[in-house]
Amino acid sequence: MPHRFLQSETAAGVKRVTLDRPDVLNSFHTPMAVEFLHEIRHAAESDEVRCLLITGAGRAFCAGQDLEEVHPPDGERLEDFAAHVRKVYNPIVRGIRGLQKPVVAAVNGVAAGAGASLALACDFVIASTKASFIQAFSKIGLIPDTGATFVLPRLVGTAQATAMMMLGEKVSAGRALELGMIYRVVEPDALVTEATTFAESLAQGATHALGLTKRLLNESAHNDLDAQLEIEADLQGAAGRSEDYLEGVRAFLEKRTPVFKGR
Ligand code: T3D
Repeated sequence: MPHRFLQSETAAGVKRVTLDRPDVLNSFHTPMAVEFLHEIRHAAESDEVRCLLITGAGRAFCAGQDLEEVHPPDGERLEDFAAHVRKVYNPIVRGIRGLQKPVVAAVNGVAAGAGASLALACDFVIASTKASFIQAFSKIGLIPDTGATFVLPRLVGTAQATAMMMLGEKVSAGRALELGMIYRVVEPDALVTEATTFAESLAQGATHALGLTKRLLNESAHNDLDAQLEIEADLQGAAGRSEDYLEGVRAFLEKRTPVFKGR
């Protein structure tokens, strides 16, 4: 389905979705969010898609909520942010975390507000040296959303997360890497190639098991050890019944490279 506010193409098992409203730093208005949710659902349903890659057009990754949409200079401002967050941002986070396929964010520039949260909800964040992360919410009297209060303290600890959220300072890609917030930093010219090559290598991997691993990581955020051991046993049972496992172990014994199908 053609979209107006994002680009989407699938090749070599990777669906690349590019947020495409560069004039407003790819900030989310409702029509772009609807298109984005459609792409996440499609990524979940399509056997052809084995990895999702998210990036931004132009100089930014995403500047969060389009503030003109919720606060038009000559129109009625949005009153019910709770309903808006439930309708737009929560389904995006649930969609990404619930997608049983790896998701890579290629952060090409600034990621602010819900845009920063979106990047951090992904399984891997590869950032250009030009990228930065801003918990911008406090600067306009809002609170962090789109999962930031869940993910960020788990990534960097409460002290650093509190500072980022309360101070709203810009965190450079290098600092984010140092803090363990993101996976890798690359030169701006190399970002597209590196992120695509990386996503393609994930897509060729045993994606059935990667999806189950993601489920386990999600569960570990709230389980105790016993519950986690139980679900590891269950999901290892599922992995052991997969075609990918049979292929992986056969390839090992035959001393060849496995050809995984993600099943
Ligand atoms: O339910 C709800 O809606 C609540 C949910 C909220 C979730 C959120 O995400 S709240 C946080 C919203 N985002 C922000 O507060 C960030 C706002 N943007 C900025 O602080 C800065 O733009 C940046 C630090 C991200 C980048 O600064 P800079 O100097 O590189 O660029 P700029 O000049 O500020 O922005 C360039 C253009 O993009 C500019 O338009 P212009 O002047 O060229 O016509 C600017 O207005 C526009 N823009 C940037 N961010 C947004 C935006 N327009 C609308 N909404 C934006 N979020």
